[in-house]
Amino acid sequence: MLLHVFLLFLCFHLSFCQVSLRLHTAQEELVEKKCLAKKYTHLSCNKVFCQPWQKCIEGTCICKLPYQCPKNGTSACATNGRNFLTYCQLKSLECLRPGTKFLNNGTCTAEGKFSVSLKYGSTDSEGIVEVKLVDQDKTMFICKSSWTMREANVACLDLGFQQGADTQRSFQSSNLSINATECLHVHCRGLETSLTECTFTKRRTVGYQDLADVVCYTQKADSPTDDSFQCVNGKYISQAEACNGINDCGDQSDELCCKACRGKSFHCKSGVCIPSQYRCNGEVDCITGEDEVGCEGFASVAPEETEILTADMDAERRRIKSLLPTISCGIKNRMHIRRKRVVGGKPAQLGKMKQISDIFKGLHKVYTLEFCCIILK
Ligand SMILES: [Ca+2]
Ligand SMILES: [Ca+2]
Repeated sequence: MLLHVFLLFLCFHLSFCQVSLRLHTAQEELVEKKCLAKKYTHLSCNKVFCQPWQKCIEGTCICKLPYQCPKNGTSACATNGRNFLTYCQLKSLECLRPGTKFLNNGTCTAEGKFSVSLKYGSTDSEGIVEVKLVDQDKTMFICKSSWTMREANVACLDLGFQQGADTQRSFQSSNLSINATECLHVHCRGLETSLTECTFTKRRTVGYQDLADVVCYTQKADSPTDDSFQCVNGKYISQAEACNGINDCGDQSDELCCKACRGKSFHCKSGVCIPSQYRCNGEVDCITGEDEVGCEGFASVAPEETEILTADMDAERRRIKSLLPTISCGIKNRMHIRRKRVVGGKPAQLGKMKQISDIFKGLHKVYTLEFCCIILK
């Protein structure tokens, strides 16, 4: 009897060890080490698409010149008060000379100002996020329900923290009594350089309690552990945050060398993990294109009823992208058409065409076509 119990215990222990070992190796095997050594980022165009204001040169996205942007589009105002014909032109200039950023869609106004700040924090790098939109008079807080790593990274970048938000530390507030009856929902794609490029909406339903907070990443507050994943931009995140479809690094380097993806994120054949909501959203996100394959029957989610406060610049980005020429892979199956051409010769003069055609008629009668060509040469 005792022997049976012992054997049962041993068997259970061994199977548990096997399961935990399998889980551990699965975590380790998710990221491809050789690929990581190549230090791919959101600017590596053999992994991801470049922005419409960039072009792909030898595997790297480089800035286009403003005139290389499509001509039509919505006009835009920059933070230096300069009007641009298109959003693409503004972004290409920002790409070439960082500093000037997007302010608003349409023309510049004298009173148009945007600001983002962190409130109630013990340091400059943390706090509750407060913004003042260009066409709004008062400052407002952002709702926690809309706040993700994408928005947090953009807000920190906008505030001058180049590595975006800290994924491991959270803001500790102590008994805050904020009298906010309404807050703003914000949606970013994650690669914007300013929160002004994100879409702000005010929900018609009220009753928000929680406000969005953030801790921006600073190297000095950082202490990497055995469990850390180092991003190409130098930031440390948890290994569990690599290959989960979320751009935790801010430069996307945690999502570009994946053998598989965690959770519900979608795995592109190129080894990139993209958020599951990018599957069948009408825009090709995997450079290999399979996120938009077999989309029949995928129901599109109807947008919620909202009051939009800023222009949807992500829709503008998609529109510019759709205007750009696309490159198709492989060799086109084109029929070879043989063209006859006359080499050398003189320009025909008026009235002499008849004589020339008469000569040709005569030649055809006597010689074969090949011989005719030799004479023409
Ligand atoms: Ca991630
Ligand atoms: Ca897609």
